[in-house]
Amino acid sequence: MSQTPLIAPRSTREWQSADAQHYLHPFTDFKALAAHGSRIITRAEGVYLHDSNGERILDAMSGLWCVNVGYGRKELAEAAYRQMLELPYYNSFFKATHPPAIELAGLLAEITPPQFNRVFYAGSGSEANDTIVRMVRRYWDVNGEPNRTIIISRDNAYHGSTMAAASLGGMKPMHEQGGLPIPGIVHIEQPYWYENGGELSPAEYGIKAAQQLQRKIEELGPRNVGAFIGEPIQGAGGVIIPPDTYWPEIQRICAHYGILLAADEVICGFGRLGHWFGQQHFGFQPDLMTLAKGITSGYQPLGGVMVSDRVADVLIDKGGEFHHGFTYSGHPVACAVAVRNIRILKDEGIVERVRAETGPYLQKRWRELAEHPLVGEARGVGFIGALELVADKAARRFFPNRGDVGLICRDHCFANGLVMRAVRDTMVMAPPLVMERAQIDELIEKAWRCLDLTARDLKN
Ligand code: PXG
Repeated sequence: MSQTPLIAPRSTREWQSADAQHYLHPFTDFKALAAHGSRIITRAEGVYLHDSNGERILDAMSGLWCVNVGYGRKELAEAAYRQMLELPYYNSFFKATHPPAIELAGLLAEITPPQFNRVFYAGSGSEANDTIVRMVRRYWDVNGEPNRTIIISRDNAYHGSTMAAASLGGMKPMHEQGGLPIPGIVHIEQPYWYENGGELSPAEYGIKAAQQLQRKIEELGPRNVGAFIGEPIQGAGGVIIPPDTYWPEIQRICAHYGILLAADEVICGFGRLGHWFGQQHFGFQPDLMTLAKGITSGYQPLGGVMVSDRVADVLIDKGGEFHHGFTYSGHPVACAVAVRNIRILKDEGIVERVRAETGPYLQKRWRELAEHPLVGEARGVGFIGALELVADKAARRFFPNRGDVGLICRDHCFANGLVMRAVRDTMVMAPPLVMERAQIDELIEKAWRCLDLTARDLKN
């Protein structure tokens, strides 16, 4: 291959100026960013990013919760390159298909729980969740219960940015822009013990939070409700980890009313909780599940819905044509990369390592951060975690302007070679699953230093 750079290099200032002139970033205040200037990430390897100023940054967010096998995997680059030469694109709309999409579908059936034997491909998590909305409604229509259109989700959930997925999400700032949610989507409380648990034990609170589903179903009329959807752990909402009692109770309620249960595994899937899927950590069996992100470790955009036999049998036997699909449903290059990515996760025993070795070590060290005066709770599972930054640890009291302290801490992380996200005043991490002990130590050391710097700023 030629050594000419793919994109001609420029100085940081030049990149920033061109960025501000032409590129509207997602989830961004455009004017504020243009005044400040973007950070230009130029390359990455393993668990480290490099920027245009030559800084090396420990990426404790796996990009955006997705680079599970780490950066710089030549096997994935090679899979994409070879597939592009062989068959860069073809659709599967009109009685056609191709080997990468078939191979991946079989592999997904193999690694997902036994009720899942079929996949519907999409280009992203948002498209996959839009597919779930349409599929749930179609399922009930075909099944002779067309009134079961309502889908119940949760406050502060994140399910994507398209109209239906953002409606499923429970993000108030998103709903305030553009007239969301769309009709037929309603929300119940999130299972956030630290904020809402009060005097209840986590176990008691888990049951109480789940029973809101029952109340909502009764209020709406059970025969009007089609499905409940939730992330096993809410990621973008601030790594909200439900008590162990929560998901079994949700499962019981869904079964009682016969409504479909959908698990959005976009963040929890592909090993993050030390199991292939988050539902296996919590012990529940959904009827539908959303996949994206870790399916390709972010090397290619790809999403999908795993469809259980319960749903697929009805759609196949009685549904006729399902009028839904995307140009890039089952994109051959994305599927070839996903196949290789899943083989890496399997062959290198990465999921088992997170469960038995590096996950417990990361969690042990992460919990040491709870000793810091700013930290009210350090929680996590496997390779995901959160720190609650609070004004009063004993009273579980947040800072008055929620979000300000998180941003201060995030900026210190950024300046000190560490990527952590701030969600309100909750610091969150989700490192690549290949992070080793020495790098975990580096993460904890840097996080502690940034907490100190944040505490110092608050004193001044
Ligand atoms: N479901 C979940 C659980 C997600 O986390 C999506 C669906 C949507 O996937 P796509 O591929 O359409 O983006 C996501 C995406 C954040 C942040 O601020 C998180 C996501 C996306 C953007 C920002 O943490 N997750």
